[in-house]
Amino acid sequence: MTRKNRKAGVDRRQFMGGAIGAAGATLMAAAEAQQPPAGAPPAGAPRGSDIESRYSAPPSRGPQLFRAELDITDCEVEGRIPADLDGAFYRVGPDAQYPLRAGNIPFDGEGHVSMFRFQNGHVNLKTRFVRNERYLAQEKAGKILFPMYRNPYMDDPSVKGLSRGTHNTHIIHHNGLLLALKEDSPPAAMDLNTLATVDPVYTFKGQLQSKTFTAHPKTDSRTGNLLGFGYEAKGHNTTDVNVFEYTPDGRKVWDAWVSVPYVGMLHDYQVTENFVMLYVIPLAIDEAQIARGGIHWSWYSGQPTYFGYFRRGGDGKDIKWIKGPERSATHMMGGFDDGKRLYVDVEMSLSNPFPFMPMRDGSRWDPVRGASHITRLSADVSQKNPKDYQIETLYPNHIGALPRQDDRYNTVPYRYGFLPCPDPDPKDPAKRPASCYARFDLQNRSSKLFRAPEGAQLAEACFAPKSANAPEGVGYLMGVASYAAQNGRCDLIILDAERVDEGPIATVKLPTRIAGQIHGWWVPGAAIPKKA
Ligand code: V55
Ligand code: FE
Repeated sequence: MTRKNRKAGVDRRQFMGGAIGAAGATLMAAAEAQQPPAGAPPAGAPRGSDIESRYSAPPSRGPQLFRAELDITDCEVEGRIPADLDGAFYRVGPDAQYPLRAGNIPFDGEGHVSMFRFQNGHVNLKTRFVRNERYLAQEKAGKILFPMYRNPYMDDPSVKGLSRGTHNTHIIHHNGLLLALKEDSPPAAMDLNTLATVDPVYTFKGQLQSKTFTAHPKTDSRTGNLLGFGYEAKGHNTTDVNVFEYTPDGRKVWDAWVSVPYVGMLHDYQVTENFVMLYVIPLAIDEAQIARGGIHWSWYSGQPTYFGYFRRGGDGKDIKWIKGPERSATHMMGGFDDGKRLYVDVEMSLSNPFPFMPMRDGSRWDPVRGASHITRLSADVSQKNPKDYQIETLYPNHIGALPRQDDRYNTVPYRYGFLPCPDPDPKDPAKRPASCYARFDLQNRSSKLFRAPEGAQLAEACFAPKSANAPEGVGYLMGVASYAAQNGRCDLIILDAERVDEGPIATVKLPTRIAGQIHGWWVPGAAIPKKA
């Protein structure tokens, strides 16, 4: 089969599950409940009039809410939790405090954080909402005050001046705190043990000048510094981007301001030893749609991408923008430079990867053009003005989004990557392909595959090194599997990251569905304060 035939032969669900991976089932259900709105969503009644649609697992309709905060001590485990697995897997996703309004998308909704705390072969689960300004105001009012994704004009007048952040996208560890992230606002800081929100608008003690903070900061492999950026950094629809660097104890040591060619969603970025790379995609701000009460973005078919780069440590004035073809890349697996060439590995699709983001020209979302593959972008940065950047598909058979690496290698050459994907080589083509984790070895372009049990949908994977100085990729790979046939009941699956094809070392069996996940993060036990 040619690649094109092979792709066209895969069913729509597989593409959507693959393209969205982690958020998988939740986002699929939402997309099916709602064709992308081309125009104004009616403000008013919550979507889905019955409880069943909001609280039961896919494939029922509607955004999936959970809303219960959990504490489970010493979870039941099949197999054995390795004794050297000491630390916590934190994860976060949207779990709307009140049902989302018609026309809203599953990227909205309050951040709900989970912590799987591993110690001495046992694991406890705790989950808490991020009690940010938005959550507290809505709790007090007893209703939604921020009814539309990144549309400040739809806000209730009473919330003027409050942070709009849901903090539903990613969660990292920095300077003794958990930072819950949403790219339209500053982080919210939480306690590593209790998950209490200790600072709903965390500005690094006033050092953060940008009004926003990315959901995908990087850790400098040599110094441990936190490298991040904010886009729309001077406010709604501004082209300003602020890139910054903080020491592990929270001191700002560098920042620079640059300006983008147009306001596209800068969801992720890349930092290497010498460069910062930004990638502008045609999922761009749509003021007409916002004025009609819709969401922040739509997909502008035919518009170019821009591969931007500039030197670290400078003032950003050396930024170069290389124009390229229409493409999408939201997440980046890793990146590095050799002084002459800059390499960035991304999940790449030809068009809009999100079924719920409107096509600006009113066309239908295309699951084939929206399917992502792991792709290497590179540019010859030894030239003064490179005319183009190169695009190479690394793994044409694997369809999927939400790639990860061993995060100790964020800014330097790396060898291994991980990706949730539908089975690229299904045994029975008549059945829905198994949900899988691929482990990629970029040195020889090979891969290994873990196939989840039948009926499971895997979220994004998280890598936990075996010890602080274990070699790259040596440790554990874990991720949440949910079972639609069991009303979304979840397991946490733990694999040997070097031998994912050998199946789980341990499976943490949960009694229930849990809040959904976009991204997750591993924090070693040594970095978690001993409880008072
Ligand atoms: C993403 C997720 C978001 C968002 C923008 O690609 C991009 C993922 C959960 O929220 O606001
Ligand atoms: Fe993301």
